Amino acid sequence: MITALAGGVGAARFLSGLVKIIDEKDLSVIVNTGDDMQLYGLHISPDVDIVSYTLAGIVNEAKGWGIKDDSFNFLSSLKGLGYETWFNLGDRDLATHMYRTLKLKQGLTLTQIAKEVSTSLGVKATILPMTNDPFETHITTKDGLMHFEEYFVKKGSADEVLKITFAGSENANPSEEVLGSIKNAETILICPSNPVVSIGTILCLKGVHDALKQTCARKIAISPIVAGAPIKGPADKMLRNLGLDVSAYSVAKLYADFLDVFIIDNADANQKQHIEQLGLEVKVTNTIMKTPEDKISLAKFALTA
Ligand code: FO1
Repeated sequence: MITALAGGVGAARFLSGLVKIIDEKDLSVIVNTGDDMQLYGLHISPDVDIVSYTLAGIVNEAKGWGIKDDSFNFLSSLKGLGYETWFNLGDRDLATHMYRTLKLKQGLTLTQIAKEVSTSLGVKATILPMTNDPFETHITTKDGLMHFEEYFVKKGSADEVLKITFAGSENANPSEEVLGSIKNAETILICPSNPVVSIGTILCLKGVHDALKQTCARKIAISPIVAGAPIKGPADKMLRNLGLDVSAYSVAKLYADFLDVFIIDNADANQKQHIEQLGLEVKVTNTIMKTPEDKISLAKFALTA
């Protein structure tokens, strides 16, 4: 069994290559829910939907999120009624959020709902929200405290990150399914997602770090930082907020106490020895996923690392 820890777009792109070379039923994906947000009275789960839509083959490939060829009539009408519409919810995407919100009201958990939605989309992998408990990543900038999505989407992650807080983290527990998928895995893949607010949120849940240290699975991470910059998203600003420089080494350090293998891009080959000093095996390859073939070869490389 393979268990992957995932955030949003970068992870989903990697996973879409992985499922082409394994039996998708053998894959469990633990997904970050720190981006979850209440919007218009709906419970939005951006990363869970990105992973589900991508594995279902319906994601908008160019953007990496939302449903391909979706319309935005709901949003434009809502704008006409005077609402802010900076977070682009498509009309088909809206059904997912409406379904999730209604089912939550009926007492189902985020895990049960993710299973129902992904199964209805034909996804064979097991999609596991990292927790069923309330958990939101908040960012503080000079303009004050805001939800991660407001920082990332509305403000375009323009400002320096002064503080990162995980609202709910003191009470949020990983689901039993999440802990089980870590304990029972033969291989655990840490996808190339934001190490602070996508993977970091999963790691901060009570018991996850210990489970990762104790599992006899082989644990392999792919660096989301290449040549001193993230492929996508604000990981650089997050690392700087933690006082870390923006490098593959910094990410390796965040994962070193439970990790076996760290995969870095050819552009960072010069960091290999330095990262090995953290007690990690380091493998070097092309980690930039431009084509479907890139995703498949990176997945193959990771599985045999
Ligand atoms: N990202 C954007 O940059 N702009 C958007 O308008 C946007 C809408 C959106 C709607 C549904 C969804 O599941 C994801 C969406 N995302 C959007 C992506 C999201 O902000 C980030 O990619 C993840 O939260 C980061 O992992």
